[in-house]
Amino acid sequence: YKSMMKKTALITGATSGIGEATAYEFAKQGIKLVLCGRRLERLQTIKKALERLTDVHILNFDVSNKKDTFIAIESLPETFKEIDILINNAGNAHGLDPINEGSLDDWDAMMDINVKGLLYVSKAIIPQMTERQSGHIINIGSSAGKEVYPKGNVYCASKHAVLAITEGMRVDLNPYGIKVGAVNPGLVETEFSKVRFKGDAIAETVYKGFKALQAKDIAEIIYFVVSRPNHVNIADLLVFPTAQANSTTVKKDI
Ligand code: NDP
Ligand code: 8X3
Repeated sequence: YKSMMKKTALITGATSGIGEATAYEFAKQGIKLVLCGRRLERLQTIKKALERLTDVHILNFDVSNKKDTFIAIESLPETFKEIDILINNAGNAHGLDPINEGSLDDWDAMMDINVKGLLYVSKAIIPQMTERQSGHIINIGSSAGKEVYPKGNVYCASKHAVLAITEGMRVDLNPYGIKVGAVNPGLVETEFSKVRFKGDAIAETVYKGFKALQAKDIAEIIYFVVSRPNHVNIADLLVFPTAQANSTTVKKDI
């Protein structure tokens, strides 16, 4: 049994929000890190900051590009090749429109990144886990993977898919002793709404009037999940801010 200090985690979407905060929580525990994202400068800055705490390697690729994903993961140097923990976090919502008005480009982005990108990264990592008969995969789903809210349509579908894939992985990888689970947050104040609304000022209002979850809150929970004893697998976790009861019920003071 490997101690946490000797483990290596690969985190997708490590350039901001939940992924970046998770990288920091893991670094504090001495977990070796492979950090992934499209924004190279951010990866370099985060690497510099976390290298004081642990060994860090960065991989700059777009998870929706099948070829680039496999090339990037195959390029890992010997000392970072053995991935014990995979955090499939890269993803975003693109747009918030009724189904009759949604954009095809937004739909493509959400299915290509949140669903197919997660599958590509997993496909590139799983063989070494089955071979070693150990590993832990955490998929970042969402409350949107458990209920469909108005105008959420395709984003919610992508996250429902993430939860179905999580269950499928847990069943199929069960013979190999690999842990698989999903962490499903409600409203977390990250760059999520900036991306969803493409820089529109409306993004500023999403987390106003109540205390939203912070990226660190989810990162701490992810560390809790990965630090359970070998025989304990947290299969599915739904986390809301206290002010939120479900996708459409949020207690706001304004
Ligand atoms: P952020 O926008 O802050 O972070 C998204 C991360 O995903 C960034 O690091 C981004 O990196 C990466 N990413 C996006 N597209 C790609 C791509 N094509 N290839 C590689 N990396 C990509 O949002 P969050 O931290 O909030 O989101 C993280 C996850 O949490 C997502 O899966 C999201 O759906 C989920 N989630 C978020 C909630 C919220 O309320 N914020 C609630 C529930 C779930 P880069 O741009 O550098 O590539
Ligand atoms: C993000 C949660 O409700 O903002 O997955 O879409 S929500």
